[in-house]
Amino acid sequence: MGKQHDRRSQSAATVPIALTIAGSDSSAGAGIQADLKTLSALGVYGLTAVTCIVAEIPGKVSRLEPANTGIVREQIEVLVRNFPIGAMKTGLLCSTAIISAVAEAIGKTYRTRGRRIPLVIDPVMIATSGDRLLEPAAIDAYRDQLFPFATLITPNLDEAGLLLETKIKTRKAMEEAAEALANQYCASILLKGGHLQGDDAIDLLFHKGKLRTFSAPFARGVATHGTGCTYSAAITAGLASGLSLEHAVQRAKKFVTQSIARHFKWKSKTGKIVEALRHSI
Ligand code: PXL
Repeated sequence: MGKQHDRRSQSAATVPIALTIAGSDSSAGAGIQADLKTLSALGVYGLTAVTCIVAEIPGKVSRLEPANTGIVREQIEVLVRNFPIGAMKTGLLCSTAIISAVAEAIGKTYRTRGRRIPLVIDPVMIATSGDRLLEPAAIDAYRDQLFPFATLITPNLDEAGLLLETKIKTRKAMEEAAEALANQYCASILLKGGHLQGDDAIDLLFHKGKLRTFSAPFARGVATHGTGCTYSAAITAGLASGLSLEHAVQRAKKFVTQSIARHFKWKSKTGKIVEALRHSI
């Protein structure tokens, strides 16, 4: 009996479930592919609702095609009706129409289930390569339709700057921005500082009226495509597993830092060295 029984009872054990609502990145470093690898590495069963398909290689987006809003809504609704989802996240939503469809599906879910599922919103607007991923008018749809459902919003400095219509250039400005966003949207805010502060990648969490700092040595010279997706997926994994928000962010920061440090590397067909995150613990 021994081993076989152990294996069977292990597979029958309940597993936390999380849903990612995001775009497909053909190069698999970001988007729904990064989310699934992250959820899997952290012991969470990942469900997906695809919002758009992006043809890209690291550093260059060549085409983005949105999914139709009916199929975006349907994916979310069938999943929420049938799986005990512990937490969910949104990534690239790319247009006003898709943000509205996602907000509608999530709103409907809350009305029928009678309780909220913790929601992490990564307001993806611009790719690491600098390519614009969200139509400019869609920022209002985020503000008015989706943010009201958020547990946590995870902007980087550029995204927070676009939301607040300002430039964030100092640590003090970061603190003010995190608090302002939390007050405006009645959600917790994780403001990702990237390389603003010298040698450390510093993030600020504004949660329940308190500011907390998470920092890690900044990895210089490593391609970081997909870190935002990985970070928010790792936080979502933590919430689905029953961690507090602070603990989920702390573990996720460590996970992203390790995924960067242990990155994969290969030579592309043009001879350029390509790097990609290794999603592992
Ligand atoms: O890293 C942002 C991002 C998110 N989602 C998808 C992407 C990208 C960046 O390229 O392709 C699908």
